[in-house]
Amino acid sequence: MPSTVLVLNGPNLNLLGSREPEIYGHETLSDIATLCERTAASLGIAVDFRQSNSEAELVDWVQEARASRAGIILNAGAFTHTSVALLDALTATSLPVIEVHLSNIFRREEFRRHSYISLAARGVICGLGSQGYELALTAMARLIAKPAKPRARAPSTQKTPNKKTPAKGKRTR
Ligand code: CA2
Repeated sequence: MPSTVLVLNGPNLNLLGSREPEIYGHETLSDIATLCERTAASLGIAVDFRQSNSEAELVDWVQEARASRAGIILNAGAFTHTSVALLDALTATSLPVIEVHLSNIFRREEFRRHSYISLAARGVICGLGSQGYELALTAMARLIAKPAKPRARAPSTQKTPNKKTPAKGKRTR
């Protein structure tokens, strides 16, 4: 079974595509969900894509992720700048977390420059619109990749060089 990454979206992101396209683009959240599903499939992983306007629900989902999800990609919306509760929940999961923002939060109002979420995040992507979700999934796939089991080596017929008697012409200290 492929590993599943939880992609969480916070308050008001359900309004995407309807207003403020100059900041957030023209895509709807459903377009971004489709993009994430396609990207995940190409990476051999699966996504569980969700949105909530409720801080409590987001905290519950983060807590539940611990048991069954391989990592969390989170656009916490305005909770990014306010929620110690989400930070605590993310820290408690011990899962890899990548923080995403559609807009460049450093080119906007001063209050958007601080993120509580970043303290729990392995990486932060902002300002690249929906492409940020694609990039986050690509990075997450690498973070959660299980190391391949070392293959059993065929017995070698070649003699291993004797370390005590260096090859002719080579100087040792
Ligand atoms: O840039 C981002 O992705 C944000 O997380 C979006 C949040 C904002 O509070 C963060 O500072 C940065 C807001 C999402 C609200 O989205 C809307 C979309 C259309 C119309 C109104 C709001």
